[in-house]
Amino acid sequence: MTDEKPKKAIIRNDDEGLEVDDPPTTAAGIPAVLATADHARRQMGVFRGVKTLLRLNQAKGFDCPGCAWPDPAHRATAEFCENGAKAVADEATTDIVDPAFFEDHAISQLMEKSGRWLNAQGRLAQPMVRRPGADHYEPIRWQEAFELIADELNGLDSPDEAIFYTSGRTSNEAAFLYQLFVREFGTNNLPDCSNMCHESSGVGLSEVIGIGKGTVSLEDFEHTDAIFVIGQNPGTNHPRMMSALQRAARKGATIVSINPLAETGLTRFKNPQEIRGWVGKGTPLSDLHLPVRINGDVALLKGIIKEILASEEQRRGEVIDREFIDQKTSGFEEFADDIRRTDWEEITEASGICRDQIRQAAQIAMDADSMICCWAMGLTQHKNGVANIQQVVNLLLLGGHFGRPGAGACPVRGHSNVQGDRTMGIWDRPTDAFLDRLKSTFGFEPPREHGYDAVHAIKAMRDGQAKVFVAMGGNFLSASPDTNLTARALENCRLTVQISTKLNRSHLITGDMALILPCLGRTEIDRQAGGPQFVTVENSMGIVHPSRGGLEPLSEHLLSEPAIVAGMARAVLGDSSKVSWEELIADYDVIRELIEEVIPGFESFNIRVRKPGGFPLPNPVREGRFSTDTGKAKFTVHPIPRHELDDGEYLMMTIRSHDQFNTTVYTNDDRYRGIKDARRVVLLNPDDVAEAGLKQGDAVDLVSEYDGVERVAPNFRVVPYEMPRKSAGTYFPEANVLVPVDEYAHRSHTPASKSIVIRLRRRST
Ligand SMILES: Nc1nc2c(c(=O)[nH]1)N[C@H]1C(S)=C(S)[C@@H](COP(=O)(O)OP(=O)(O)OC[C@H]3O[C@@H](n4cnc5c(=O)[nH]c(N)nc54)[C@H](O)[C@@H]3O)O[C@H]1N2
Ligand SMILES: Nc1nc2c(c(=O)[nH]1)N[C@H]1C(S)=C(S)[C@@H](COP(=O)(O)OP(=O)(O)OC[C@H]3O[C@@H](n4cnc5c(=O)[nH]c(N)nc54)[C@H](O)[C@@H]3O)O[C@H]1N2
Ligand SMILES: [Mo]
Repeated sequence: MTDEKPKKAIIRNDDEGLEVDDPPTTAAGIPAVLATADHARRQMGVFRGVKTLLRLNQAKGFDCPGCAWPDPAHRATAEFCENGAKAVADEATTDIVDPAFFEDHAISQLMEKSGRWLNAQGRLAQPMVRRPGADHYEPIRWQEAFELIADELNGLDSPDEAIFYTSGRTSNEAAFLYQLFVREFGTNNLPDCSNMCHESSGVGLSEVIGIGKGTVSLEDFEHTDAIFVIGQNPGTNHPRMMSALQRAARKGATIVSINPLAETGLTRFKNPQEIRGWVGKGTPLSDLHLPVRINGDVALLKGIIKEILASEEQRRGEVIDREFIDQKTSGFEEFADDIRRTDWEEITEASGICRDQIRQAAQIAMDADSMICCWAMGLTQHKNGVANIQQVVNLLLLGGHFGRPGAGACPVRGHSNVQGDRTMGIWDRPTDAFLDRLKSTFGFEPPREHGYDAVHAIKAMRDGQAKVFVAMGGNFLSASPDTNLTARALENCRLTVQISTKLNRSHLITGDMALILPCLGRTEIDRQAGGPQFVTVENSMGIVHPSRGGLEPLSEHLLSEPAIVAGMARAVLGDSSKVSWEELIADYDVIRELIEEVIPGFESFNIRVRKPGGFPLPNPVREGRFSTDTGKAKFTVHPIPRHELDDGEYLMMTIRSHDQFNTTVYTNDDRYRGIKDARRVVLLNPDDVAEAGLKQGDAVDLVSEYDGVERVAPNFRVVPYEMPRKSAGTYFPEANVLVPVDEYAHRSHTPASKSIVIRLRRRST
């Protein structure tokens, strides 16, 4: 059976050629500075560009809309990276998408354009509506748009027929109001991008250490002996983390990278914030690179742990932290037994790493008095994503690496406020304690039944159980798994609403009726009745701080995200609402007072957030306490996942290029991997390429088959690349069409976007 063919190609590309060079040996340095300057100038012009970039990540400026890496206490004048600057330039562009644009371009014509082209048209400038059957968006007044949403939402049989998605750029204030509105309306259907991202980290960590967040601060990087970077590409996705790694390396820390690819930033790095970093050879960063097989991490970590336990047997009491294990953890014996029983052949076979290299990594861990493990999507986006995280925790627990300086777990978050959004209650599975506090603060009865996460939201829309879809930011169509199915799900809705800054495919694949509600971005001044407002965000290390835009809004029709939520809430809930929405919007300090009442850790929010650098949220693990059900951290046992690959089958990971931010593609190049002007490419081990009788540039279709359903991503070109055998690498979102909606992680429900079995089908040209 073949998956129903989409009526129109869902994802379009506009790459013109394919050139492949050797990947550069250093990251950042002069090319990064030039790339920054070039992007900023093209998008913003010289004056606006310099003015904007100088406010980026400064105490009185705005938070970078790029990643969630924290800011150092002593900030450089230029406290940003190449990719942060690109994200800013992309938002602060002076081009606009106005009603005339939509008059000129039918939706069916826009469907033919690439995602890159859509994004490059500029900022959405005015609310627009697509009426049923229409092929054009037309302008609509804000009030009319809110009333239209109210009609649809209030016409539903149950509030649970509506879904409210959030992408992680949304500020704390907007997120808090959004979940408040949604819960007063009556549902917990609050999926977010985190479901597709670090959900496995949140679930995994909560179960074994009692908090779903990381346990290190930026300062810990200055006091650590070893840093393991697992399944993460910081040179591209968290470039400012490179400075922290570089400082740690200079102070003698050993850095181990565990990744199927030898990602450029980790091999050598030139810090563009230092003059001497612009020239010269750069600092070698990773001392040991382990090219693990895709999804071979549990096996590899078990191998490292097995070596450590073997040494402990020879030198009892000297290798692992017995005192910590006895006092603060449970499950050690069972865990150690399982490791002893796991045989080396299985470990080396499943991880693809030889015993000698495993021994080296184990030695680094054993030599380290304090150690940090960092990770990102390479661990979370697998069926055993939760197990991956808990296996990392096992390694850290052995050495007692919690609750002391220079040590801990560091899930490196993606979107700049994805962590804050969850803290604010954007969650399909809220705790009763949180709902009780909402109830006592506002006096309405919040819904108790858990809602849909991202994959279950798709299924509910597909099955007609959900009929209205509202997105606070993001690009749900392109970010979700199973693109064709997600398209059908969205098209099944009566109304889809996108609160957005830039045009993307989610504006083209819609319900019967669709709204585009354009909002202010991070870079812009947010003026309300009470004067200019700032918002707050929480970074990857739990620090809450303000973000204040400085640019004049690009269009007079833009509203802030909080104002849009308030507009919807007033129209939908009417006079019966327990919340005085207008008052909240006039002065965001009032929103913050309510956050303080509902969410623990925000005491004196308005005062503390105005102090330089903001304030940290409480983190019991940092203080040596594990708030699990037993009060102890837990060792856990996890089987090594098996992927039986037939001849011609490969395990595929979908990854980011150097020139994209999630579904926003800036150019078709991937400079750090030496790939130019091509995104529909499949990276394969050179021996696999030869064995398949293929060569660089050959055109193939990628095929995945699950439960008898064949999914096809047509017309990819082959790129031989240094990586483990039987692995394949493609870019997100081009390959999302191959990820079945039902392939997701146990317990966290994160789509398994990094372990999809594919075959290649040669195209006859
Ligand atoms: N410039 C830029 N910055 C970004 C983003 C962006 O798109 N562009 N996105 C933001 C977001 S939302 C996020 S979540 C983060 C994402 O940051 P990353 O997690 O670094 O992003 P990915 O490209 O998905 O890469 C994952 C890395 O994991 C490796 N990998 C894949 N499978 C495995 C595996 O099985 N085991 C191991 N050990 N490694 C594996 C890949 O080779 C790759 O290096 O970045 C954030 N920052
Ligand atoms: N196959 C595969 N799929 C993946 C991943 C993968 O690695 N592989 N990664 C997953 C991950 S980690 C994530 S986080 C998700 C990302 O999923 P999303 O967060 O849904 O996607 P983005 O591409 O970040 O969303 C970009 C859009 O957000 C809007 N936007 C930008 N800034 C703002 C703002 O300030 N306010 C508002 N309201 N809108 C704004 C713009 O219109 C822009 O087009 O994708 C996931 N999907
Ligand atoms: Mo993410």
